[in-house]
Amino acid sequence: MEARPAIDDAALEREAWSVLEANRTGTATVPAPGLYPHQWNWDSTFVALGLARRDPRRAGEELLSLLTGQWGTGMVPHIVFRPALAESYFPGPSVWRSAGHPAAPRGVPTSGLTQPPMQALAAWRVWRHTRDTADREEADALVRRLHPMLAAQHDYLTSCRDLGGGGLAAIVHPWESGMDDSPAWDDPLEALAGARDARLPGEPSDRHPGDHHDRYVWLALRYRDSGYDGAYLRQDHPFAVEDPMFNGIWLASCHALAELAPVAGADPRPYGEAAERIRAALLERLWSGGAFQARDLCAGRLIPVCTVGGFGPMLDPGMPADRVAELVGVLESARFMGAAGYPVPSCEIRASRFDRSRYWRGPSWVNTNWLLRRAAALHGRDDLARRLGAATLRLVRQSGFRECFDPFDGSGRGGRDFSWSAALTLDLLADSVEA
Ligand code: 2M8
Repeated sequence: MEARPAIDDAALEREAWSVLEANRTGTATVPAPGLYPHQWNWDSTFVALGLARRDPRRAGEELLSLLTGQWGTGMVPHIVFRPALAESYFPGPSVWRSAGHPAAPRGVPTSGLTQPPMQALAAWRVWRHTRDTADREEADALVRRLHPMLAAQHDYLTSCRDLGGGGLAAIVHPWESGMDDSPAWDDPLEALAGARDARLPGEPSDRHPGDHHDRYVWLALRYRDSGYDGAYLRQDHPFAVEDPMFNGIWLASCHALAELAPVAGADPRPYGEAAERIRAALLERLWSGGAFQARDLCAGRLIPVCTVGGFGPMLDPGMPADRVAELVGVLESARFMGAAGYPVPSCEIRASRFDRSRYWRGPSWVNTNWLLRRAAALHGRDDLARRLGAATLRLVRQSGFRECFDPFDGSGRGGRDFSWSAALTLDLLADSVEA
């Protein structure tokens, strides 16, 4: 890799800060102007991860602000709406109708779904980068506030989302994965009987042309009409998938809650035990042929497509070394990094459903690259971590803070001035390799 003069990095850094400033709305950061004008769950959390050592106070505020949307069940919603812009995104509050639900927070309209539970990992990172500084007291106080909320979130996943009974959390909608259009969801979506013409008045028909958007809406409405009911999810909901990325992130967050527990005066053991259980379940239920695949609980089978989500369990520092070696083999092969000029593609390049330009079906993303870089560093794969960091910086230097990128030529796709691309770039610029 060609060395870059420091002046380039200074300019890139200034640009990243100005994107984050422009996308800031008080205590929250929206993903991108226009396109996504509300607060999204894992977007905000990536912003917090990216700012953990650059601006820990803002990172903490971002997490607290997201958690104002937490439901009484412990569920952390995937969108917290800005009431003033309510219907500027579809589906907005009038579709989700959280205001009428007894478990939803009063006066904070939200969606009824969740996203990967990464908040504990971000809280841990904020705390870790602050604990040896003058801000230590503030960081400890933040942990004392956050820990009970995050413990409730984890309890929700254990008690309401283990729909397969094997110790993993199921997503009940593709939006919950964060990787909405991934080819991994094609089969379960195509199997939905009766999900036709679910567009509603006012819904844009061209946001994701040619995809399963009508089915997404149909699924969301079914869940809403059940009253976001746990028994309905167990008995009748037609989409339930155990996703390795969602569960790998959950596992990493369990380790984080265990480490933070003493600061909050809580017992760390339940979180350590939960991490062990999730790891065992991942290996037993989702490992197949040298990789992790998602499990379709409705069809009772693994989904035979390898996506970037399959590397999520590497975020667990306790993942056995032989499994990590196999995963790294797949990641570095021509199926993923080996044949893409700008890794990591969101789907295996050789899969028939790979598409270099369609959202989550092929493009490379800064957030997943950042997670994989962290996973590589956790397992002592410093060279891989460095290559992932350098490739990610190459993407944003070439094309700006785009939502995602063509994995072959690095050209930008989707939204511009995208918050997580900017925040995680700041982290990459600050650092050589750090787990
Ligand atoms: C995308 O998802 C939203 C629905 O939540 C959409 O397509 O409208 C995904 O890329 C998701 O990962 C992300 O959190 C969200 C906002 O950036 O956009």
